[in-house]
Amino acid sequence: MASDPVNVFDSLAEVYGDAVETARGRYETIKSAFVERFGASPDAYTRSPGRVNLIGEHIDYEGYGVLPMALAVDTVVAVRKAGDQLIVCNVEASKYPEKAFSIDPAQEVDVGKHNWGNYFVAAYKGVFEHLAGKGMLAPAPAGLQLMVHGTVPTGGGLSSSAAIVCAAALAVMHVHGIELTKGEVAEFTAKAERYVGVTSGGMDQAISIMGMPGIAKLVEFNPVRASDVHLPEGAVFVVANSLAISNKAESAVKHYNLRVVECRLASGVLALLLGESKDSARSIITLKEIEPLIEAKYSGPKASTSGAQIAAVQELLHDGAYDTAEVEELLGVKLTDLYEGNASALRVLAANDSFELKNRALHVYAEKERVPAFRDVCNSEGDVETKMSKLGALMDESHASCRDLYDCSSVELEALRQVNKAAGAIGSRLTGAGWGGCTVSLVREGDVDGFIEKVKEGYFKGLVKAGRIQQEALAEHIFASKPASGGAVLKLK
Ligand code: NG1
Ligand code: MG
Repeated sequence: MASDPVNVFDSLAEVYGDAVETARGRYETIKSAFVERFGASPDAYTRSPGRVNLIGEHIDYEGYGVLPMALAVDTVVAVRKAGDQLIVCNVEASKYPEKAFSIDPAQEVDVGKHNWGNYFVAAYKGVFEHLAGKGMLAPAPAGLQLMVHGTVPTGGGLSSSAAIVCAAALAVMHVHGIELTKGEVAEFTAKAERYVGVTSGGMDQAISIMGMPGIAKLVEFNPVRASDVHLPEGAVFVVANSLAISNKAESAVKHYNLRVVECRLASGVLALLLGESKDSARSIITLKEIEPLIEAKYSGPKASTSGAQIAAVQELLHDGAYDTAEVEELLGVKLTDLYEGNASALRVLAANDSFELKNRALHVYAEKERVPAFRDVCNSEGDVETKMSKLGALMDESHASCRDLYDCSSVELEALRQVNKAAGAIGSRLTGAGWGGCTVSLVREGDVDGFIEKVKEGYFKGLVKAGRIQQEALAEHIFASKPASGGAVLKLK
């Protein structure tokens, strides 16, 4: 429940279950690195997982529900209150060098210089801003020493970014004695991650904090909440990494943030063409806000369905791109004025002058319907085979829409997905933002080993031969996953 307090555990077994021995070794390594760097033991550990999104892509920032599950891979933060700076270190120091920041919660995140420490500063600011926003008395900011270790593949659409932001936020809260509900942490970490420069929705932080073992979640927004989705017996989701890295924070102006802008412009233009004044059309941000306008125009029982929304988009928006001048003429405003004060969007405008509106809106209105459809199949009575084939079909449709209408696939993702399908995936799709990163495939439990072997042969073998990856590391690039536990504070003896 969103109103539950954040999990606090006193043993690793409560989080890691069967994998507790591996976890113990890892936490020992983190502790040793901490002691070596800071000369004392950490006060506590926090951890938060990555996630795989099963369905509902690029719709969270439009206000629609999504259906992810937490993964077993996570980011761990060992933390101690000491000194008068924020010192952020990583066990993999050569890849993620030590960073030091001031303890001033009002400091800016330097988006111009993308570095891993920015995620920590974003979380730090987020905690204090949340308290201020709620009118709560904030404790005096304290110096912190931190040692981080993550196992979520980065740039892979599995939300390594939310894992570090959430684990960092929990660490900052814990040492300052701040207790908040899961819902509050999910809300403020979603906002906080935007300081890093991606204008993301709230899915990743919500599932990272609210994930539960064995259960996928339908995550909805405003306010953020999560309801249980029990996956069919014998359904396994296999994650495979195309190994094309998509660093969203760096490529945002051409990819992620551009899509967010396109959806808003589509919303504004639709509102106008549905009879709103220019003034009110300009104040509309998401496609969800257009639903009542469509309903008002197309009366009848189906006026509130995605069918009506799709029909409205088909009728009102033209094919192909809108250029800046056309949108400005329609909305009666300079786009740079529309986005005044929104640095991320202004960077998008500086880098683009053409915007696909119709295809993006078509994707969103169809994809948001696949989320409750997927949930309903999971919750329905009936035989497992029928359920699986329905879920698989929804996943395949979602992928086609991401590729053809949202244009967020990549050559590597297409190649990998073809291999997945040929290897027997009932359904297979890109997951997360796309433009690289991972696929998720639905596979019958009894077929998982054979499936993984075939995909290793068909996709990964070539990469091993080319020296791009190590044979021994293949288990990191393709793995079956069950829904895992959400973020927690660990008070270990
Ligand atoms: P990934 O690529 O896993 O970080 C991103 C967004 C989500 C959501 C998906 C697309 C961030 C932090 N997260 O996920 O909010 O919009 O893309 O469905 O940018
Ligand atoms: Mg991310």
